[in-house]
Amino acid sequence: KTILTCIASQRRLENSRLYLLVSESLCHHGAGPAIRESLAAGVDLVQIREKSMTDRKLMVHGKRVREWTREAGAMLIMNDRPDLAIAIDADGVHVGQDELPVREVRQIVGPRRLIGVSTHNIEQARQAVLDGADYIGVGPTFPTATKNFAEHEYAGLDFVKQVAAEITLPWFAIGGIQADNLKQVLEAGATRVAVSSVICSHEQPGQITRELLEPFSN
Ligand code: TZP
Repeated sequence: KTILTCIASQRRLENSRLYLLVSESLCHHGAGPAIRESLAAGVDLVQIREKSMTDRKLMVHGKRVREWTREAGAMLIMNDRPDLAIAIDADGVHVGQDELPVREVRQIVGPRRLIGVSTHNIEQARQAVLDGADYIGVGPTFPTATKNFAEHEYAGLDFVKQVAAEITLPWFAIGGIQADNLKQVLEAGATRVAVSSVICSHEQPGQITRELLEPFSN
């Protein structure tokens, strides 16, 4: 059963196109509507990315998002917190370069849950693959106000091209992706993207989600 669950999650990752990172503070009408409307419009994965919620609130919120994602047939990833990923029965956990390494996260969440890692250059991407990550984030592709980056961390489309040329693990281009620059990202070789503010802070999360998904069907 464990092996089958792993294969099923891997398959779902491979087939995914659009990954939404949700922070309540970015959302115009709260996280709930942004999540439910974008799920209805076809988002494949939702990440809970809350940096200042109490653990108790995060757990209650997480369990609710677990229900919505399950009903929509989408996957749920918890940012930074392997313990909460287990508590809310998320499909996986996402860590950055300053969080626990993959090996330690794997010890906590076990073989059944996915582990995603943020990478900002090709060395980090190669290392994440060697460490046993299930997918990687590749960015920031464009400048973004959603997360602070040092000047030297700006990766750009060249990093996307490098990853497209050598990484076979599922990966998502991320950072500043909007409806009007998405084509450039796909032309650079990305087949999946992760976004936050473009959907969360949109007046109509469902409508912008459909717009973002459009180029994938061509
Ligand atoms: N990691 C790399 S870029 C980024 C994160 C969390 C922010 C993505 O947000 P947005 O609003 O789509 O630029």
